[in-house]
Amino acid sequence: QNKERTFIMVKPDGVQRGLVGEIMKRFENRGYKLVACKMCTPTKAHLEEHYRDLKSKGFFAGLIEYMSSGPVVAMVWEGKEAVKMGRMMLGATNPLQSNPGTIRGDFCIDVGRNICHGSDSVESGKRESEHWFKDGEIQEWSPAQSKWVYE
Ligand code: DAT
Ligand code: MG
Repeated sequence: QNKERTFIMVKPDGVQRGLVGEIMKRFENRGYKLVACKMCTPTKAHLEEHYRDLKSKGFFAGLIEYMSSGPVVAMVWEGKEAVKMGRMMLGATNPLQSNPGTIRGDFCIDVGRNICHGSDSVESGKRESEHWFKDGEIQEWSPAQSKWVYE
């Protein structure tokens, strides 16, 4: 119960712009539980697997270049409907179509610099979490506030 996992990643532009804390704060404040977190500079091969469904797109090479250009902050957040709510909190892929109040709608403009990634389905949440984190890197823990977040 309430164990759904989504993979959220602050992209290199989000890190450069000092938005790591802001993004994490939104998930924490909402009541989601952080179960994994690390900073790393991903290899192109790792990103090509992460974005494998987009291989045929014209922007793929540029996307891999940008995403491998510097450190990212990779995270797994857990909780009720974490995937769907994560996407809602992120806003639309194109920030110009993201509502104010969303992460992309509040902090960015161009689709190729949209500062944050979030899994788009429960299945990709699981696949991406396992792609970025080994078993022992994902924590099982019970926040003291759980019974005040969930009824
Ligand atoms: P999302 O990140 O919202 O899940 P996606 O999976 O379709 O969107 O694409 C992954 C990333 O690729 C996206 O965050 C930014 C980039 N991208 C998507 N569409 C693009 C486009 N038309 N031009 C340039 N970059 C694009
Ligand atoms: Mg996607």
